[in-house]
Amino acid sequence: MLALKKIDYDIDVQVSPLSVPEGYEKIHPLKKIPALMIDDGNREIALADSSAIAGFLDKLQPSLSFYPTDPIDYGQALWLEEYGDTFIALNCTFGVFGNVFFSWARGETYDAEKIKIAFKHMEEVITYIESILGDRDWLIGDRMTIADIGVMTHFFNVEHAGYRLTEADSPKLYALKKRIEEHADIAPILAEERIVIQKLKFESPDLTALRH
Ligand SMILES: N[C@@H](CCC(=O)N[C@@H](CS)C(=O)NCC(=O)O)C(=O)O
Repeated sequence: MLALKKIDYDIDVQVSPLSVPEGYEKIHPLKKIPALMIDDGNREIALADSSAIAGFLDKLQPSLSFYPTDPIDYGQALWLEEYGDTFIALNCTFGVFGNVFFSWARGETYDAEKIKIAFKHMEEVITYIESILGDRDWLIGDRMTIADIGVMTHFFNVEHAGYRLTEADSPKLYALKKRIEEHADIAPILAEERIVIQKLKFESPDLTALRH
């Protein structure tokens, strides 16, 4: 969102899903990622949670808003972001990627049964999101909103664990993902993310057999 809004920022490389620095609970009381430190010259505050950060950045830089103005579209965008943050995150990001990645980090084997269940739920997600998308390019209205970002971000996360959404899974969602993936401000961030994972020497296992 910072990149989309063309706002300069620094990333604290000490903060990662594997460990956070001493005192991080003062920035995010749940010690989760992301959190944003803001210094506007008068006040220095910490903002926790991606939804709060995205909402803040949209107010800060409203010229290119990612939140629809129409009340129904706005409500729907908030719901889809919430759906991404909860059910999709639980199954895609944590159920598959988190399961594989954190098991690898602990030197353990991933829980194949949990991954199978997560894949089943991802099929439900695809069916539901396809019904919202219909034949349009974006989930809401005619351009990218917080709904597209909040939903599809999890399909990028899960790629690090070897699950790639294909055209066969869903031509419409595949096209939506490609649209986001090729966005001039998003493509470099995804490339950077892949390099970070590569540097960790994490190799995703082949999970194909666990898919239904
Ligand atoms: N709903 C939260 C989710 C935050 C979250 O769970 N972040 C993960 C990033 S991988 C994390 O920090 N996990 C480490 C932990 O839960 O200790 C948000 O969108 O900010």
